[in-house]
Amino acid sequence: MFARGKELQRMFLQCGPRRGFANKAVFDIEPCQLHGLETGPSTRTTLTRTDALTYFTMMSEMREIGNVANILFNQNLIRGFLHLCPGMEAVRAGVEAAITQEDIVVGTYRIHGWAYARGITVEQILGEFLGKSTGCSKGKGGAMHLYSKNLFGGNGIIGATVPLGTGVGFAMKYNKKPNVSVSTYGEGAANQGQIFEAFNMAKLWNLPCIYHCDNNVYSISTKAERVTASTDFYSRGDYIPGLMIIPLSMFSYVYHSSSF
Ligand SMILES: Cc1ncc(C[n+]2csc(CCOP(=O)(O)OP(=O)(O)O)c2C)c(N)n1
Ligand SMILES: [Mg+2]
Repeated sequence: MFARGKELQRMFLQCGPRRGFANKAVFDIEPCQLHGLETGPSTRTTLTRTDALTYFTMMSEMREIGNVANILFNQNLIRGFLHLCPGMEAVRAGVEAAITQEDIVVGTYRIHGWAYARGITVEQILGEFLGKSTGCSKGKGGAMHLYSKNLFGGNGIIGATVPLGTGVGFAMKYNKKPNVSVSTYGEGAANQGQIFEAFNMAKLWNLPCIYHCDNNVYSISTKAERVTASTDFYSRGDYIPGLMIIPLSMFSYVYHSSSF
């Protein structure tokens, strides 16, 4: 199934420019809401045919991995919890397109999409989900704890990704590395004190950190408005500039805004 996606992509790319098919398309996109910024990303972006195929393949494969994992979970072959990310694939592919392999992502338990985008193979992801030694964490982590050199979890403790990513950003600055850390967290975790403590240090020491709030409106069954005084998560860093990228929008929009 996954090989077929790669094969299709290779076929399309080998075809080169085709009569009647555009090699790139220009999109007008909605402006991001801004916090602490005078200007945001441009409202026009170009997507090339090659990028569109590469990232469409990546996103559809992320979805397929999730679908297969769901089947395995329902067969009781995956132990513990399984958190998938249907509809969030563009976010993972878009951020990945804007960063480099030397940058570091710190993910929540909704991790397989980030892992796949970072270059962990399908076999390593599903192997880890199944607790096999072929998994990317040698089967010791399970579905919530995928790790690699540039992916610091899969973390089960919500909110903990933010101080962890801040520490990674500190190490990058201390070691004079030209990289960034991307800490992801859900909107349900966004009210925790540790997040604001980490924001404070990151701003004070000017660390190369991006804080990425995946707002899927619910934390388990609790709607964001019920527990959150301000649902403008992009402005919650106060002195840290923020952007709100429209959820579930297409890859190029996320990529465009992330690279900004
Ligand atoms: C520190 C901590 N408290 C509670 C939990 C239990 N818990 C698991 S998922 C979850 C909700 C998280 O919601 P959100 O941050 O919006 O992430 P989402 O699952 O929507 O991606 C909670 C409270 C936890 N894992 N860690
Ligand atoms: Mg949520």
